[in-house]
Amino acid sequence: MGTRKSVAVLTATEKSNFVAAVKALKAQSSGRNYDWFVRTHMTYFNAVNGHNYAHMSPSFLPWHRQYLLLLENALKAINPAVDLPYWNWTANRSTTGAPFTSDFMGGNGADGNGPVLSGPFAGSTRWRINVSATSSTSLRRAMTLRGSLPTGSDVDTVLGVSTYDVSPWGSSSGSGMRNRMEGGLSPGLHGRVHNWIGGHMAQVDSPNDPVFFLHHCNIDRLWSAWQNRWGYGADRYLPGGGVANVVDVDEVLEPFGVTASSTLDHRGSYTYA
Ligand SMILES: [Cu+2]
Repeated sequence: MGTRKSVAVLTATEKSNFVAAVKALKAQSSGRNYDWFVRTHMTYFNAVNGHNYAHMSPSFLPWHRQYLLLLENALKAINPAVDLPYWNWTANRSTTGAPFTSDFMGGNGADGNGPVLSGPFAGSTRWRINVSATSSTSLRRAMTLRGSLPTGSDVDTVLGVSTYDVSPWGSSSGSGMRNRMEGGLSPGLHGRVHNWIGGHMAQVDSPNDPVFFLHHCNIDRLWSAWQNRWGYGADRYLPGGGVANVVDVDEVLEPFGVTASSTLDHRGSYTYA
């Protein structure tokens, strides 16, 4: 059972273990290596077989929960001591503080949307972009140029919405927690953070930036906090059934082959510190 901690409290060893495991996963030549995760996110960014599995749908949260768990398990296969950390962007809001330090994720890109200049993922020799929407082989960031990071009060607003999601179950849903969390409805937590970092994080191949996983771990933590408040049961996910082209609670999340309901109570696999 893993405990997922904030990036702000990681020890030097925990940071170097995480970076080393991510790089080892990148170096694997086949199977569910790092680039498999990038490719899978690109494939499922838009609808597959008429279903929006990963985005703009109720299954945004379960899909990414399962995706993160697969990545965390792949890292644990390399080093069992590694747990996925989360980046709480309401508390750690500097482009030079955690997690953007030179011993962890590295800092900003050059001149707005240029290559990252510091840290273990700077430059195509240390961290090569192989699977991408663009031709850049170096990781890019353009922090602070687009929009702002959500605040603690934005988070409180989202966690206070008791209904999981509403029809039409997409980016135009006018109420519910999920679309506020994902970004289609104000205050729009998840999408704002992608745009604030910019570069690869603002593209369909955003998992090329390892910060993706720290950000999505925080989104998963916030969903967990919402569940802790309103309930982990299958009745807390919507829709319960009968909605075509939407993952109902008992339908399968592709390509993972598990149902949405199986992801709801994560407490047997990991908890948040
Ligand atoms: Cu995202």
